[in-house]
Amino acid sequence: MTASETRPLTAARTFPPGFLWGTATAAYQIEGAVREDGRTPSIWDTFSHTPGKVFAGHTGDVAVDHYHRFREDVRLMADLGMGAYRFSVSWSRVQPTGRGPAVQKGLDFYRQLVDELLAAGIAPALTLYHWDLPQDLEDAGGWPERSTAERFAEYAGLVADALGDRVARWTTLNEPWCSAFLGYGSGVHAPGRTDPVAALRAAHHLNLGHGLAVQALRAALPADAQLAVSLNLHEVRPRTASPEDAEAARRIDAVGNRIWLGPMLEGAYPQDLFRDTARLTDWSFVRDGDTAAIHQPLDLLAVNYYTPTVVSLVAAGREKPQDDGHGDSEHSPWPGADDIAFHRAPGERTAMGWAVDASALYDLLTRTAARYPGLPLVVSENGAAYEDETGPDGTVHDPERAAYIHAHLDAVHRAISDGADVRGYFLWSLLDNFEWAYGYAKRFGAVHVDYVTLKRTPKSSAHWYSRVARTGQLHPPGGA
Ligand code: IFM
Repeated sequence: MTASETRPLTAARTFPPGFLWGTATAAYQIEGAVREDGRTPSIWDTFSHTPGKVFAGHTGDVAVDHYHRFREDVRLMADLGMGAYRFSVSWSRVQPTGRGPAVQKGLDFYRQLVDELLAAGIAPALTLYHWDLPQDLEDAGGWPERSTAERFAEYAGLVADALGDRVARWTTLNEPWCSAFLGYGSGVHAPGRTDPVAALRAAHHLNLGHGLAVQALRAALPADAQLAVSLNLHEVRPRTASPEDAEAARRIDAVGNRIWLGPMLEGAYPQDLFRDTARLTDWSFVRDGDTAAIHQPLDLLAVNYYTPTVVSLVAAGREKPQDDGHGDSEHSPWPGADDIAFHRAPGERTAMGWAVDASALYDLLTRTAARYPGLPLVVSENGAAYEDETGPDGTVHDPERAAYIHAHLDAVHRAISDGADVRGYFLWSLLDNFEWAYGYAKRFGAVHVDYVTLKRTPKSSAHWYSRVARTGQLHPPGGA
């Protein structure tokens, strides 16, 4: 037991000075305005308009109309005392075909957003890619093709040239695991392909795109710019203490975590990943020099965490639970892992059906910090969907969300007390928004959005989180 585990849960926790408190969003989930100012379709426009792909046929056409309401949204953040805002740039808004010069109006939108944030004292943290590949690039082969990595680096350079004078925090990719394995493996995300080899090729070219983009960013940005990647690292737990389940956990750790951490932070793919997937591919798409190109110094590692991943090895002939929490598909998002079963941890669940387990965030942060000493961490996403209800007086009381955030912030604080260098926390999400294949059915926002009027109403959890952010002190939410 560590010293931090013996602390009473009710005691106040003080976060280190300078700890960054923020909220996060992504372009396709909030912007809308999909046909304005030269923007062309991304793979998510195509996917959401394909019947049967997204719950109830929902699309991001309007989303929460942030494109037109960004000033109001920045005011909301300022009123809530947020110190930082993580948002993503829509590639098809600034470089519609994924090639050639940038579109001025697209860049202007992000310039105005950033200026508004800076004027409100909110630090912008920009993510270049949160899943919305220009459709033209998918038509040319998408992430399974090497050229997409090269296009991504060019796009990174264009955005850096335009915004590098005002944005200090840059993230290349958000959750490349989802882009590769939900997009090209299980097909529950755009572009909806179901080919495990394409998914592994996509993973490599996302890694390569990251490395080439970091090089382009370093060339274009001031020397003190902070560069990161956001990974949804899986806290993998074997279901039992058996050696078989330990082996299942090793394999999921390889294809879920070390497939990114290896090349990005250690300069090599894990050999066990090659062995585990040898029946699918010989990885000859990895060319000489690629891992060196991917292995670029980073200033921060950004971690997204929601729930642990519980696995077991399935005995031959036994029926296999398929519930990994990543949507329904007869195709697995885990290449080479057909004999591994996924289980939902027991206990409390969110509206996504995801188990609430803050101890896994503590484990993830402390283990990652120990493996990469000297590399600061940031929690770039954490949060929960619940069935929020608006009261007769128009308020939204969401004690479950406040309790979820409290437990996870307590885990972050405990990790810091035990030596992890965690520099900030971004709540997912600022606003209720388009939750990918679930459409608008799942609400993650600190701020409620009425999808008819688009009126924004901070939930009780937002008011509670605001007090935490303003004071840097974590108290239990109590009557929030
Ligand atoms: O909404 C998503 C976000 O886009 C990426 N990380 C997980 C969130 C909740 O599912």
